[in-house]
Amino acid sequence: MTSSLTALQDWVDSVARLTQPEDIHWCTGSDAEYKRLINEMTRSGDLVPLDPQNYPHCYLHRSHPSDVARVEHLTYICTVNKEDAGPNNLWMDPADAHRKLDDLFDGAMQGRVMYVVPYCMGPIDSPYSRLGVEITDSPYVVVSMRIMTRMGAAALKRIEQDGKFVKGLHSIGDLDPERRFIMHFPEELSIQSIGSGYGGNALLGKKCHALRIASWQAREEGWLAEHMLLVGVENPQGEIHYIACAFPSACGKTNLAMLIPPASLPGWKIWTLGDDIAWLHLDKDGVLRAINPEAGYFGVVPGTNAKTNKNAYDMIHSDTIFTNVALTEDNQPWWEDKKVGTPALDWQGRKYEPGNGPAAHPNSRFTISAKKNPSYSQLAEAPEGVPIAALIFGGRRKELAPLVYEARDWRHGVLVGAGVASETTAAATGAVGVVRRDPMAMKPFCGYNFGDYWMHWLSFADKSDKLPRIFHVNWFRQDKSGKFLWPGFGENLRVLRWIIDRCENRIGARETPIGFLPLRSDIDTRDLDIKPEILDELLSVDVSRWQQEMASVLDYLEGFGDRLPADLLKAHEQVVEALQKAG
Ligand code: GTP
Ligand code: SPV
Ligand code: MN
Repeated sequence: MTSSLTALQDWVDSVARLTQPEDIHWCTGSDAEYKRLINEMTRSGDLVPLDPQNYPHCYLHRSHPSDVARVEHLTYICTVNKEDAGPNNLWMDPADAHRKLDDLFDGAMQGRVMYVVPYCMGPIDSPYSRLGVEITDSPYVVVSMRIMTRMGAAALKRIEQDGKFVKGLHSIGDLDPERRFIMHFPEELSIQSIGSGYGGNALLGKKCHALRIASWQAREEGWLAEHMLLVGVENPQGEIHYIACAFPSACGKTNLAMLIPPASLPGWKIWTLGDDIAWLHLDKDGVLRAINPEAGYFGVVPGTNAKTNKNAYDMIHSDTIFTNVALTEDNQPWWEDKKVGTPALDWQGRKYEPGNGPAAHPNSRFTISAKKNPSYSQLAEAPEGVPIAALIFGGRRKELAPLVYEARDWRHGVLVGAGVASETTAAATGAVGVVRRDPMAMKPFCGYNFGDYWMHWLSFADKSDKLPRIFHVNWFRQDKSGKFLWPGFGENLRVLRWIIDRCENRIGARETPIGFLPLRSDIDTRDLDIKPEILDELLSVDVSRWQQEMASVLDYLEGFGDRLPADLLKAHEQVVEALQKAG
């Protein structure tokens, strides 16, 4: 046995001694193993098989009603030095955290099977991929990890070769929110999560490893781990531009990553590489290249229909595990804005009563292999990743932020990213619709001090002269009655087209204090039912309101004290001066 496998075995033994499972199963990732677990969960009631005619090989998993979203108030970064976690994270001393967790995990797996789940984040043969092992007592987590990662024997083999892997320990515990914690130990490359069976808290390869731990490693090693979709946009000439976009949770990544071009843009195609996480590296020529560390989608269900997201809608008709959706009389999954069918049972399995709120939970999700996506990119498995032409930040903002604008340069782009704000969504437990700062859409996911993170982002300017341009978009502007001003979804391609034209230096733009905005004539609105004055509103910069915004950004940035990079302050000053001149 190699030393890494010995280390793995020793860790598994010690976890078993602590948690006292009834049995231990090492996962191979085989079809037979997947089917066996699905059958067991169907028998135990953990999974409800759906209508086999219309939804073959689809299942519903209901999580505990108190356990339906990420829990940011219970998520900790445990570093020796508190400052390294930063004001953007909850912090606990690693020794205290371990004491607390040892206590919670003591005997936690009694009467349950402990699964050992080796996984690889990224294509199995990519130099950029990283390994992990999740120990869990949840068969739902095992089948989900099989869909979301390269899981099983191949990953174990690479662990044997590479040596290094992230240790993730998970137990659903007793699901008591008082005994629920998601703890990260970046200095130990380990994660411990107890008391939740919900995706983002329990599938440790995803946000815990591929963002919180990976962002820490990325800073040490000179790359970026980001909450970004990854998409190829093919023009009618057959050229493909690859774009990575960071939008906060439930703000449109999955939808943009697989959009269907509108009929008035013939010849355009979209190729999906990823819908949630991107790992970005400079190659030896200074080109920023990205891979998607994941192998599946854990996507928001409500709002998905044949019009908004046909690729997703079609694919989730087979081989899908749904979480917390409603059911029709004939056992089909149902959710708000599905546009067909009516709910009989709500997401908690109760008879549907409108008085109880939405039928499907607003954060109900689908889990499905990325290979099922009709727009799956040929390069999704490319070990070297794809070259990035543009980076786009975005948020969900009723007001203020224009449909699209471009940063003046990399440094300004980092400020634009650091200044992202967005209305909170049902993806995390807590109030919904409250505007909060969510820098680079990483507020819940950066495993270290945002001050250091911005410094790391800024450092790329010195390392390459081929960096992508940086943009900001907002699909979510509303009028007074709450109606969206921009049609969104497939029509967002019109904005991507402007962005690509800018990257290729094909068109000019209007310089404003906040960056470059489109000339109205450069946004193709053919066949769009949008009034010119609405487009003007979407492309306007309200100077006095932007002055207030920049003051609020400064307030936020100053919270990072001496970890705040001076260059970011300079970029901020520049915008403030430009606003002053314009005002
Ligand atoms: P996470 O998986 O939580 O990281 O979210 P995501 O960024 O992938 O969000 P997703 O694409 O699943 O979208 C979330 C919600 O926003 C869904 O209900 C969508 O229907 C809705 N949505 C997505 N794109 C648009 C858009 O362009 N306009 C409008 N109005 N709504 C959109
Ligand atoms: C998000 O909340 O940003 C998600 C879902 O993508 S989870 O995996 O739960 O984090
Ligand atoms: Mn996400």
